[in-house]
Amino acid sequence: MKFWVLTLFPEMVENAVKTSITGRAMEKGIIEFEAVNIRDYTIERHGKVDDYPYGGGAGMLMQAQPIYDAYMSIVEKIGYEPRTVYLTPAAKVFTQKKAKEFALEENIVLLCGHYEGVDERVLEKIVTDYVSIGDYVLTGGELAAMVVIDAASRMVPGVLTNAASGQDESFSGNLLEYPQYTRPEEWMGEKVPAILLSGHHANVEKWRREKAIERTMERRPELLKVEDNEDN
Ligand code: 6GU
Repeated sequence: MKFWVLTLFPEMVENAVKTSITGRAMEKGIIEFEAVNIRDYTIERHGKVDDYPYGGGAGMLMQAQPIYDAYMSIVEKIGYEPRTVYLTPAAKVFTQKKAKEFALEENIVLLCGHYEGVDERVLEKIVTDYVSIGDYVLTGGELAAMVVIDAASRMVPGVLTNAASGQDESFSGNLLEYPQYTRPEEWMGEKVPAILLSGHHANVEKWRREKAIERTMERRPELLKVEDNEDN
């Protein structure tokens, strides 16, 4: 799958994606990444991409034209209008379910806003999905785009080397992940729970499930309410 990022700071996103697991997936050709610099598409002098909001108010807005032309350069390359995500705090919060959904796309465009936002008219023309990564405000959409790319990439077959590791984890099955331990068996006087050393697979599984439930009740009790929770 290919991630296209519309941004004023292409190197910021590119440096993140080419690092670690997503970087290896790129080398293997399992995922592709291309940042499109919105500034390259301005028709105004001095690379201007923003202007004052009509009606007044604080800050500047990104103008429609450079964003639209940058987006159309992608459409022309791939031959169709792809799923296009605008990263904004004014949206539903990104979930594992969305990550899995995005991972099924052949191409996905992530539009990163800056300043106080983006002219609504271009959003209406190109955006298919509005996504926030949490209830706080970032200075721009790039960090959010990196989060979405990371979470979606690891759901693309072949990106994670261990086939099971995309499955048995926090937010699959609406439970947080159980506590885990590695060597040494005792550290600062603290022993690894004996059951994990028992070699009794069924008991280990039962213990992990109990711990996952316990932890979820303690840290994220709302996840146990099934009603608003087909989200994972
Ligand atoms: Cl997606 N963008 C920005 N600018 N701030 C955010 C966000 C996105 N999600 C949470 N805060």
